[in-house]
Amino acid sequence: MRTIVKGMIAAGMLFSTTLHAQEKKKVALQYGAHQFGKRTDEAMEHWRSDRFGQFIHWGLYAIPGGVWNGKTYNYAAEFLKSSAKVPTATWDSLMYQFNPTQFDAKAWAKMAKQMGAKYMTITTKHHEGFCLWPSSYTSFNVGNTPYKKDILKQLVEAYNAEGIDVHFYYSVLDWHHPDWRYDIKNADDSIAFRRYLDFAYNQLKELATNYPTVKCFWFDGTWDNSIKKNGWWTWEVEKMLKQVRPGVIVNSRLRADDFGARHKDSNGDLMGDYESGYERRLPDPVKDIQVTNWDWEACMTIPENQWGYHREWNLSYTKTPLELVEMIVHTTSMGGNFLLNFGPQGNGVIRKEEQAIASTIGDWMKVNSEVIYNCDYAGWKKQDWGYFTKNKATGKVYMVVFNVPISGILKVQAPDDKTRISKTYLLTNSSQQLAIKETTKNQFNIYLPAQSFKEPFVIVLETTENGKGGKQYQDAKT
Ligand code: JFZ
Repeated sequence: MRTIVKGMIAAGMLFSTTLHAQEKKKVALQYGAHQFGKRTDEAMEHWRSDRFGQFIHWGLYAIPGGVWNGKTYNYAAEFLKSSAKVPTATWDSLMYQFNPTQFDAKAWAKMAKQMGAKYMTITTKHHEGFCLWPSSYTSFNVGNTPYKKDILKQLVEAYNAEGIDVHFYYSVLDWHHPDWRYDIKNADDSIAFRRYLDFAYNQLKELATNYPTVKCFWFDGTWDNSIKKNGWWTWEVEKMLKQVRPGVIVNSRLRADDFGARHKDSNGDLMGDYESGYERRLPDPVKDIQVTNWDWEACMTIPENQWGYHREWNLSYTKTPLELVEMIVHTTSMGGNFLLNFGPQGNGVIRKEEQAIASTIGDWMKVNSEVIYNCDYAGWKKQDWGYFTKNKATGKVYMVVFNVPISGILKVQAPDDKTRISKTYLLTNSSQQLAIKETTKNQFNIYLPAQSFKEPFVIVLETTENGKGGKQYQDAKT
């Protein structure tokens, strides 16, 4: 009996695999992916060549900084309204305290420039609903605070003046707006939420129209059922933004399809222009290599999970500058962008701890940024000493070394028979070539000079593509 059942199960599995293979036919979607594979236009090439950006979370939550009525909340500071259960009217009245007299957009932009960021993503409106620009569609905006002035405009001007692109983060989820709904349970919800969607659509059109140099929209807060049931709206928004600002880039976190599938549609195709699901984690450089097939961006906090300013810097482990440098390199090596977050204080100043970290990252970038900007997945097998990146313009392959083996030997494996290494040297000293030996077919030892390295360093590999592969030694018969 048992065997028969097992046999039936096995037959059933076989049957369902065949069915599955046939089912590969795609379902028809109105609001699914509208383009397949990476975008190849100039705006997207530019986005992709940037590789390193600065994220800024700034809003009313910066004023209490994770502390409410004398109590410190460990949860993300931008969620304090929710974790301390602050009534909406009380939270919203923080706007009358918003007066960042020490805010200096130019100083922020200079800091970002020195750090090596090529773009900056600013929270125009986070979940609390407060707008950093004087929106015509709500009075809950910076224009009605004691500070009065348009924060967004100052940031766009200052960053653009430093040659840094500005991207707009926008939370669709809105704790302030009375028409926001988490789900649509009846006709009233449906009517109210439709008003909300019109409001958000108008705000986004306003942002795209009034700040013409915006290069990208970074959506958030789209995970609730209300949005999943209104996938059409996410596509309407994407279309509208691209119509108002041709070339503008939209992240995958905006989108839901006809059936509520998010990021990837019901056929498994990426919606939006790049994948934005890597949050506070990075893909595995060996197991997750499929990410090199699409554009993606990872966003990262310096503490464990604080995006907005929290008064207590040491609530959790804070990453060191070199750990962050390694993340920038790791991300570049897998063809992604890295967005590093900062949470300015309520008075408009970026805390000294974050300034110090940015400055150390910048010192490393100053010497080594050639291995980041306009670089991509190199196609070489990951090794324990660090990461490969490849410059798209020059074809140079870089070995970014984080771990020096005691042997002083770095192993590399050419990706194919054609690729030969013609020259190997340190990025900081191109006149000193490093010894290299082919040990077996397409595998090489590179010999480090006898010196100690205090920082992650770079070895340049110049390659030719007309080789015929190395010697094939006889494989053992076993
Ligand atoms: C969201 C926000 O709630 C948070 O405050 C911050 O702005 C961050 C950048 O985005 O948080 C998320 C969003 C998505 C995931 C996790 C946290 N996710 O996909 O795992």
